[in-house]
Amino acid sequence: MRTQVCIIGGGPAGLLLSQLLHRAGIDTVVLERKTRAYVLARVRAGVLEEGSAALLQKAGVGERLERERILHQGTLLSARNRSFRVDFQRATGKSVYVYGQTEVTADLYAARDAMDGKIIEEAGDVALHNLESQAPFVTYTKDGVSQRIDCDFIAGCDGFHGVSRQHIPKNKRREFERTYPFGWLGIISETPPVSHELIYANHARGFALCSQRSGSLSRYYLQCAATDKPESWSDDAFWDELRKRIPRDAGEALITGPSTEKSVAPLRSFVSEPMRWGTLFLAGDAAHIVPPTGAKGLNLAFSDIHYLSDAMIAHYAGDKAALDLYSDKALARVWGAIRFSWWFTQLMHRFPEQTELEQKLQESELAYLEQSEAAKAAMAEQYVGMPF
Ligand code: FAS
Ligand code: PHB
Repeated sequence: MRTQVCIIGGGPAGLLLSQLLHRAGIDTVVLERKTRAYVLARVRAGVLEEGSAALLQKAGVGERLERERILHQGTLLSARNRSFRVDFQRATGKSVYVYGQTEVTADLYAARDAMDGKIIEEAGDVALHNLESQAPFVTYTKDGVSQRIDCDFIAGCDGFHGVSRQHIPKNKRREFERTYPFGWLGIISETPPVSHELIYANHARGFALCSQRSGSLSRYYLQCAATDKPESWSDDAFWDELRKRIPRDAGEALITGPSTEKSVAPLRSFVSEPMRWGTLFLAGDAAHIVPPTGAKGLNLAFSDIHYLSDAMIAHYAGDKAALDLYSDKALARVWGAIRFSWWFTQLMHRFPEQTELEQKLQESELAYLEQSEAAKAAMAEQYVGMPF
């Protein structure tokens, strides 16, 4: 088989790239290791920046998003069970949207189907070849039969545990990593959200986050030990602990119920440079990971796809230098989001070796954020997303 761009990974980054390139007349094939049902069952991000929503619109994948997204013009931060508000709209003229990654991915699959996009599911043993030549190719197995795709370029959109990044020689890669000594225990419950805006709670017992998917579907997170297993937390234990960490009024208003999903996610900050090696271009979690505190994971993946799709479309339109700028352009925005996510994680979580003084310093920084319009504006500007 032959295509112009072979895309490894059928997650949000790979699917959006395929959709944008196809609409520009560029042929792609997506290789996904899992089944579509497996990919769609994953519960991950929930917050979209305006830039991400606009990119989905541009890709013709915005109709349901436009109808069902929840506009959030601000967020609540709390310490010692008392909250204050950061008004994104007033500080930046921008807001964010709550619209689940599961829904985004479902919309992307539907859009690919509508254009007869080529997606090969359950593609095993993916390997990349001849990356430093003008004739790269990909091999994989499907139903036990080995297959080959010849192409001009390969986009590695296969996430942190994918194979693409491993094909860049180790001595040509610079990797920057910090793993955090805790995880996030997340649940979904068919209960009305406790607040119409997100609540990020700093507490001596650990961080908590109140989020949502709709008016009747809530998403809550608790900072937990990195080694915790979801099954070691009963629903009652989860609700009791959440109530202790969030603002008092929210704790009293909290409507509880059985969890329909429960999972623990590790927290890490990670960047791999460069994001291009010969004819291979990395995008999304394949090149960088942020702790979810800043809600940047999915938005950074789309930021990369913004730069990569523009560069590939320009390349095929004759601008042979466009692709050379991709890695630096994408990384400039990645490092800004890595730094914001690290800062917000430092501010809102309880670190194992944290002293009482450090707890006080966190609370004093939150008190400064509450008092200072300039500090709130700086936080708001980064939360809604810096311009592309
Ligand atoms: P993805 O990981 O989504 O997609 C990569 C795809 O490549 C997958 O479908 C995978 O099956 C496939 N693949 C992997 N190896 C392959 C191979 N060898 N061959 C073929 N295909 C292969 N962000 C937030 O903002 N908020 C959150 O709450 C949040 N929670 C998260 C929880 C978890 C457990 C994780 C892992 C991430 C979370 N994120 C969150 C970040 C998340 O949103 C990611 O940033 C986003 O999924 C990145 O999208 P992709 O780069 O497309 O990678
Ligand atoms: C979510 O709704 O899943 C979510 C929202 C904000 C975050 C992280 C996760 O910072």
